[in-house]
Amino acid sequence: MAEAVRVLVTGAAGQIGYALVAMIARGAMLGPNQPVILHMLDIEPAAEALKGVKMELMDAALPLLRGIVASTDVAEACKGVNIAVMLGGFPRKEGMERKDVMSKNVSIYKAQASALEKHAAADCKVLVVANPANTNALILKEFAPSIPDKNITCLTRLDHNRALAQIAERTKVHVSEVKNVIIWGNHSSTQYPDVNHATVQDKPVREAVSDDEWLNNEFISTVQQRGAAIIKARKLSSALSAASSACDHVRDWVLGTPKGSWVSMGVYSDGSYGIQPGLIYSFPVTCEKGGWSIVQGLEIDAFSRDKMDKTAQELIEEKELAKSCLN
Ligand code: NAX
Repeated sequence: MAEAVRVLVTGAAGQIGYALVAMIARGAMLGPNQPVILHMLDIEPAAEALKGVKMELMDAALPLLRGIVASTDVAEACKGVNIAVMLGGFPRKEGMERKDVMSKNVSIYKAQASALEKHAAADCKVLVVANPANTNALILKEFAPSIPDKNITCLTRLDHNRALAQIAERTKVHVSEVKNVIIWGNHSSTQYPDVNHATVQDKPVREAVSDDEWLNNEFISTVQQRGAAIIKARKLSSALSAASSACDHVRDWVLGTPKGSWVSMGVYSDGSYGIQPGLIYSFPVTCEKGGWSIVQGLEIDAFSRDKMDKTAQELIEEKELAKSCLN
């Protein structure tokens, strides 16, 4: 059997962490033949809960799980990790200013960037999930200069999967028959779910749905607002779908995307599609041999251009806000 891969999950005692660690340990992230050692980090107030998660993982007697490191010490948790999934962060609480939340996350991601840089494996792949996901990933990238830019990404796969599911439901097909939607931009309500290049059973989505009014309005806002709809229904934010999408993100990144299809990932912009270089922006990407590349040459109409630029503008503003928190 292959050597075990070390996977770090920060915020592992939280909601997504609880679902995610079990999925990783059952092979949903790296495949059914890949043993894993789970590194779980949380903060001191969650230390007991983290212990409980470790106990449950032991009790599940999982064949692929070759070891567990559960710690509140960031250096210990980051030691030798090959993959890092960052769920830990500071959530926005009622009455808090955006700047205050950003400032807390800037200090968390600055510190965790340094720990990863010092202690993780040199080729460590990082997925940031904690909000503001794109900007937290950007901060991490800035403060971990020795980690290659291409190894730092953020999660927009949940939004991508939500878009696939909405189209599948509307056209009454299985979700696996819907391909190549795109989430452009920020993991926020300004994201742009684009179906102009997507297919349903190999037919263009616009033909299959045959309702542009729905596609240009309700579909977009349903995907953008899905997180809020889950909170309203569950009184808690998305957890199992976020964990499952994080597994999809890393699996495709490491093992490759199926031929002829792409996925959405928040990655650093190289200027493709006129997006300011250096932002962490969600693009359509294909993955091969452990690397991703942005799908090139897609035609962008005026409707899409406007929405892609608006979400880019929001990321530019978040970047400025993050910068101001450093002073
Ligand atoms: P929870 O509040 O349940 O869990 C977060 C955990 O992080 C807690 O156990 C907390 O103690 C821990 N934590 C806080 N600061 C830490 C630090 N400095 N180091 C290590 N751990 C720390 O949140 P949960 O529902 O699990 O969500 C996790 C994050 O994912 C949130 O920021 C949330 O907004 C974000 N989301 C992002 C999504 C995406 O698609 N990108 C979708 C789902 C989710 O909303």
